[in-house]
Amino acid sequence: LLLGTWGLVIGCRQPESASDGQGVPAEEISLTEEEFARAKQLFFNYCAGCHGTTRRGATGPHLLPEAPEGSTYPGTRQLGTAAIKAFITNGTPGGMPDWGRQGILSEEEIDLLARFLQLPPPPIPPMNLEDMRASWKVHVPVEQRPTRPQHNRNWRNFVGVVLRDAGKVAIIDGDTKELVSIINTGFAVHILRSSASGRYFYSVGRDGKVTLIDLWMDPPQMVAEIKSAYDARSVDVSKYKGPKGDFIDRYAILGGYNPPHFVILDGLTLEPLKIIRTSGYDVNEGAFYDEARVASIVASHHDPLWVVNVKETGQIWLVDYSGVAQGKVSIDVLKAEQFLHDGGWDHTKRYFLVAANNKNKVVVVDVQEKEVEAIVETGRRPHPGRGANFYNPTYGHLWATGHLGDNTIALIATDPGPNQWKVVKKLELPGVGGGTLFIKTHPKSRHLWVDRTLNNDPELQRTIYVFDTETLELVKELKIPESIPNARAVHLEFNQNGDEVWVSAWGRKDDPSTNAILIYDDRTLELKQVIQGDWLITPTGKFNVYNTANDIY
Ligand code: DHE
Repeated sequence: LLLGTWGLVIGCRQPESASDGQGVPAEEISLTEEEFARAKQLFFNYCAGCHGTTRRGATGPHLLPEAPEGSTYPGTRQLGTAAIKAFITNGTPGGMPDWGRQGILSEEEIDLLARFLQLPPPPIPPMNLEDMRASWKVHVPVEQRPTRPQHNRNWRNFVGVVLRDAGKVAIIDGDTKELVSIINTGFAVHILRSSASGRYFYSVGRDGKVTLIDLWMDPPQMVAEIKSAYDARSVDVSKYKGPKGDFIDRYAILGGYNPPHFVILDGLTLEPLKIIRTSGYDVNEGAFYDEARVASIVASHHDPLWVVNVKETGQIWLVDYSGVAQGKVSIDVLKAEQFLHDGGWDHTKRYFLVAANNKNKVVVVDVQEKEVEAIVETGRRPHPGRGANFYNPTYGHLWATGHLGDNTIALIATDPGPNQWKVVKKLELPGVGGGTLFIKTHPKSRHLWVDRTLNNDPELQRTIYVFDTETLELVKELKIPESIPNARAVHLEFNQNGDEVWVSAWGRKDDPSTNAILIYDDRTLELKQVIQGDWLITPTGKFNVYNTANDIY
């Protein structure tokens, strides 16, 4: 193996005897410095989330030149350029997106990536408080912010929409469906979370940038920003109110993929207060993971605690923020299961359920008792988003998850009794393969809504499924209207009243006509409104203020 310096050419050649596994001598790989930099950025934008920055694998398999010991997946050198290109172009039934077929990556980009992946991964640079402070900006100081809403709109029913590839967030009035404001949040903004009061939205981007948006301003605008990681996916806030309401809107927390750390921020200014690295030993093999990425973070409503899910190590950290003002952060580390990803509360908000997606399991944490309550086998690669909570006359309270790797929705019973934490029923989606990213319901709804964004079949990617939560029957299959071509249905969100469901039609970044927000009547299951516009580019996640602040799903 020859690895060039960071000079002109970075190259790699297998030993003479090496082959692609089919008797063909392995090709020589070389990238110019410029190509390497581009490939690194493409990898970061499209691949690192699932395969890891150091490419050791997580939701997706490892992408290392040589397979690590015990891995069932071959090394990328063994696969060779042609096979890697085929994977990137066509995706897989296991949930790998078809980046080429969708036209998101060009043939030339796919070729570049396929060659880059056969070289050793570049190292992760460190980031400290000083680096973060250099990027920290308070655009509107707290004392200059309004003391009451400056508009007459029902801001609790605002919906923040992630405009993924535009690097923006749109704020839409959920009552009138009017666009209220567009905020430049930065590259590949990923999710929004609402402060405990609901007044502020926090966004986090894949570039690790957190922004703070004040919904009381007219129009709502960004009042502070900071870059607290190179690569991140999660942000949350202090939701425990405390006896005197001390913690409302007091802190925020950012979860870093790269560097692997979490950062506690002042909730009103985003000043960075504390960084804690999450590197550590995994719960099964005891292998050390420097890249131990923070996946989902959820805030308890009952205690001053954040549940921080560390992907590679499979540890769940319960972070007590009550002493931050005195410089103290105490952490309980629970051993759970590797490859933790996303999850949400059960209906009591005592138990947090999180997918260990590459292990086909959901871990249940009793946050009150600070222990792992159960580990439940669900299906192939559970991906719940936040999951969905509903009451069923036969099974009692249920929490549900869909799967990336199969066509089922697993219903887990949450009420005390012999069935608690068991999959009591699986609902089936018609057609082949999984690809479900998100499911959603609302306490006032009788429906469970399911997307299938990552299915391999373009028709199923456009389909939304609705189940009756009492009969558990599939009652409707809805499709994105044909007038909106090349779009996939992704992410479902209810309005504050729980009688409308908003679905994103996620289209091409260069063609607004392929993008839309579809609003369905939850009672009649009819499409009641379509929002489109030149500004509506690649809408993905949607976050209703009231539902997000109160964890209603
Ligand atoms: Fe997400 C939530 C990570 C790709 C839309 N996504 C999450 C969470 C994590 C995560 C860890 C949980 C955050 C929390 O609750 O604190 N997402 C990742 C990835 O690593 C991954 C797989 C690949 C990547 O490169 O980023 C990835 N996610 C996507 C997308 O491609 C989606 C569909 C579109 C987009 O805008 O990027 C997407 N992810 C979302 C959404 C949520 C989310 C909408 C929040 C769901 C909710 O209802 O709360």
